[in-house]
Amino acid sequence: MPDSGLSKNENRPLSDNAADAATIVDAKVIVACPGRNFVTLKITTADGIYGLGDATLNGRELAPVAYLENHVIPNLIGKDARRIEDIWQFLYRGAYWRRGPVTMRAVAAVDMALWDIKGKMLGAPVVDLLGGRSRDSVMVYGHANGGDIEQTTDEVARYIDLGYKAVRAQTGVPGVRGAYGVGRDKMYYEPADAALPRETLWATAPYLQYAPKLFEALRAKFGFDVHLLHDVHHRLTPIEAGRLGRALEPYSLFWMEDPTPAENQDAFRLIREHTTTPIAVGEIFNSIWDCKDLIQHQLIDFIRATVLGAGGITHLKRIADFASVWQVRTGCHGATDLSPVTMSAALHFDSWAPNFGIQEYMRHTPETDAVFSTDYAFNDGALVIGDTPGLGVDIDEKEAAKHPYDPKQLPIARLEDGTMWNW
Ligand code: CS2
Ligand code: MG
Repeated sequence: MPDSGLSKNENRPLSDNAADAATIVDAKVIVACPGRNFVTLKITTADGIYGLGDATLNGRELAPVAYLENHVIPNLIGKDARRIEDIWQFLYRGAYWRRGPVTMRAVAAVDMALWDIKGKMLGAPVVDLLGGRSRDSVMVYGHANGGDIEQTTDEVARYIDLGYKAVRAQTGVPGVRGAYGVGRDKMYYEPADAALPRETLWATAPYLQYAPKLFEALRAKFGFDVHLLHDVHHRLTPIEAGRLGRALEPYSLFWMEDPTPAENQDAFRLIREHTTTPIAVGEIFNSIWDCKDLIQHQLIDFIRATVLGAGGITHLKRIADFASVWQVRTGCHGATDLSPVTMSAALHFDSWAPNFGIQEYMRHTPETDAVFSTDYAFNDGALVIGDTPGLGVDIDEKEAAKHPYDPKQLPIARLEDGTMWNW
């Protein structure tokens, strides 16, 4: 591993009284927009050890900022940073108002920061505190996006050339303006791109005709050695999803993601009755309670809950252990709105999780990389974490201050007659 400049906290002597040394004396929220908005929590102990957590909520960033600053940080000051589980339970049960994307991102940020601190205190990478590495590197999938099948095919070829073993393929659909996943900048696709939401169009019928043709073309060109994934992004009804899954079966997808919204989880029974294409769900889930029925009734194959969205490492570990009972594997969300802090935490979790499946990986922009330094590296289709104590991620606050918050929202989708649809 190249020197990551992350050793600032290493070998700092603990004071005689470990409890005093581990007392949280400061916590602050850093909001910055190096290419996109990120919300970062920095917790510092009496001994000067600090940990970082991510609380970014894409398009609604200031909600977790207010939650952290007004309702969480005052509760942290004076607490013993070593008591990760108790602080998690305090923030979850103690609030009375449980779950939800805002609360659980705030809880997640605290949790990540405390694991980071604990690792630095003990001189160990977080993966070692979780039980150690189950694998040396974690397979990731990249995003191949194109305006049509030809462009997407070229992009898949580029990812394969870069060494990827798994590629998510999305294509524009003739007659559908702004179909999901079609980037305007290929390297750094960023859907939250305007102060007020960009309007996109959705039409199911042409999509259902066109999407299987993409995978037919990809298998014809690349064979079956590369894993192919596809994100439906909540656009279909259950029976439409069943039909798409069946149409995709000859092309042996690694997964079909978010085929229909998961609010009514019974919907997935209908999909299962019609297809054996594996299903991945959960990037917007916040807790084990969102996953429980889908997992225990074996309605999905991969759970996409993340460190960021689902309450941190402490809670995601619980979800993974629960999922392992039903042989459901992990497939953590890893779009660009998950900061390098989340990516670092996710990679420690992935390196440990016995039922790891795959990790999504979208590259951050050079501006983001100038603010956050990390010790993970891409090699041969996988990411490898180093041995830096803690999470192995740091923030350059001076650099962050050069990029003030810039309000941006996710797009919305409407049907051809103007009806609001799921983006
Ligand atoms: C997507 C994301 O990565 C994915 O699978 O569904 O791009 C998602 O749309 C964004 O993270 C929303 O913030
Ligand atoms: Mg998705």
